[in-house]
Amino acid sequence: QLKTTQHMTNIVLFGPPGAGKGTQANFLKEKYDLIHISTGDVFRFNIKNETALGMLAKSFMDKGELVPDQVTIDMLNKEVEKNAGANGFIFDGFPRTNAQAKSLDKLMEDKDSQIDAMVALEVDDEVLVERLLKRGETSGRTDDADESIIRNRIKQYYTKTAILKDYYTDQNKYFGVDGVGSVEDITVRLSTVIDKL
Ligand code: B4P
Repeated sequence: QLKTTQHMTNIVLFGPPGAGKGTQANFLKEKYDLIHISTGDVFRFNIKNETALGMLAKSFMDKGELVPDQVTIDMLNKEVEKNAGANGFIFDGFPRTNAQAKSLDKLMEDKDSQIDAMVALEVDDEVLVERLLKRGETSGRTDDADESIIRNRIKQYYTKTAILKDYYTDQNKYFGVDGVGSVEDITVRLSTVIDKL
C-alpha cells in the first residue's frame, strides 16, 4: 500500500551564529508560504515574558551555551503542534544537536512527512564575529554584547552542531550556499536550491 503524504515542504535553515538564518527566514517564509520557527526567537519571547522556560533558557544563552536538548525539543514540538495544517516549516536554529535532529525526524514521521532539505549558510568565523558585535551595539541581546560570549557560541557550533552537516549529507539533503554578500543575493541563492526540491 502506498503511503500518503501531505506534500509539506520542510526546510532546516542552517549555519553558525550570525550566518543570517533569521534574516533569510523572514524572506523565505513569505515567498514559500511556510511557517517560520526560530527557537532563539521563542526563547527570547519567553525571557521577555519572564516565564519559567525563559528563565531557564536565559541561564544558558547568556553564556553562549546551548539550552538543554529535552527543554528545546519539547518547546519545538509544541510550536509545530500550534501550526497543524501548515504548508510546511522553516526551522531556524533547530536542530543544533544530534538528539534534536533525530527527534525532528521522528516528529515529521509522525506527521507522515519529512525534512526535505538542510540549506546551510556558509560564512567565515571572523565575519560572524564582526556581524554579531555590530548587532550587539543595538540589539540589547546579552549574547551579542561581548566578544568572548560570541566566540563561545561559535565554539559550541563547531563542537555540537556542525556535525549535523554529515547527518543530512548522508541522506542527500545537505545544500551549502555562500552566506557572504548582499541579503538579496543570498535569498536568490537559497531560492535556487529550494525551487529544485
Ligand atoms: P539564535 O537566535 O538562533 O541566534 P543566532 O545563531 O545568532 O541567529 P542567526 O544566525 O539567525 O542570526 P542572524 O544571522 O539572523 O540562537 C541564540 C541562542 O539561543 C543560542 O546561542 C542558544 O543559547 C539558544 N538556542 C537557540 N536554538 C537552540 C537550540 N536548538 N538548542 C539549544 N539552544 C538553542 O543575524 C546575525 C547578524 O548578521 C544580524 O545583525 C544581521 O543583520 C546580519 N546579517 C544577516 N545577513 C547579513 C549579510 N548578508 N551581510 C551582512 N550582515 C548580515
